[in-house]
Amino acid sequence: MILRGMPVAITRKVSPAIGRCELTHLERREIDVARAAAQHETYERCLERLGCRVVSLPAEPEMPDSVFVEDTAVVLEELAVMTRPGAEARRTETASVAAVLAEYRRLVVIKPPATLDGGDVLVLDRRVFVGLSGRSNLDGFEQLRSLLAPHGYTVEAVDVRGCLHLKSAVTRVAPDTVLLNPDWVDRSLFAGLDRIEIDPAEPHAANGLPVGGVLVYPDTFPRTAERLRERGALLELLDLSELAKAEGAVTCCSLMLAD
Ligand code: CIR
Repeated sequence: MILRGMPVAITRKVSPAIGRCELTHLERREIDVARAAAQHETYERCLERLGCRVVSLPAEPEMPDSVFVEDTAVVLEELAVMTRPGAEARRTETASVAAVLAEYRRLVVIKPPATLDGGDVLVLDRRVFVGLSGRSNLDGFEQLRSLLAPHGYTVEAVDVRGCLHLKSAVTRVAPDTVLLNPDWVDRSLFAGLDRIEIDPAEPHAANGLPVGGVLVYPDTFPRTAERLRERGALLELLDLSELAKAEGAVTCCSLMLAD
């Protein structure tokens, strides 16, 4: 029997500079920093309630997007891959996350000219999908494949269209189930799994975070939430509306690892 410790969630407080965040598919709207921070605090408490030990890094006043820690690393059981984010302004975010991750994993790094955002990497057991988005390039995919192949992972490149990251288009919501937007990613890639499609009126609804049998999910997609419930999901709904203005969703705000 393998005894597992508590899952660890690495997070980072909202930067006071979040108003200067990168935006690709959204118009800039004013972000209420105090409200964003309060929503993020609720997110951290929610993860704790669901059984995670939250390691919360201090805010980085000079790094507007640094709350979105998911993009800085790909964490697997055997190692952690420090990314080289596609947005140049975000590359300074990795160092402080690496310092924490080094306590838990052997670290390897993605090197230039490769770019890779953690939001483009979907891990489904030994299958890893890498979205070729505006942020992650072919070199990023190939470096990740070389780093993970010795550990028995199959790494596949996936086209994504119309959205920021692969995980804007598809996430795992239960052990054998993915939630996806078929306009943004090819649903046939996930043929071996149960697939739930978002409601077409809610294109941004494909990002959910499963923690301990519960799905942490934004409260802004009631139609897709209903579809998820019909398929047996237990939802923990959160208001992350201020972070959504920065093009962030639920998975982006943490790096999850088994202790
Ligand atoms: C960015 O454009 O990089 C941030 N404003 C949003 C990043 C969201 N991250 C994610 O979906 N993994």
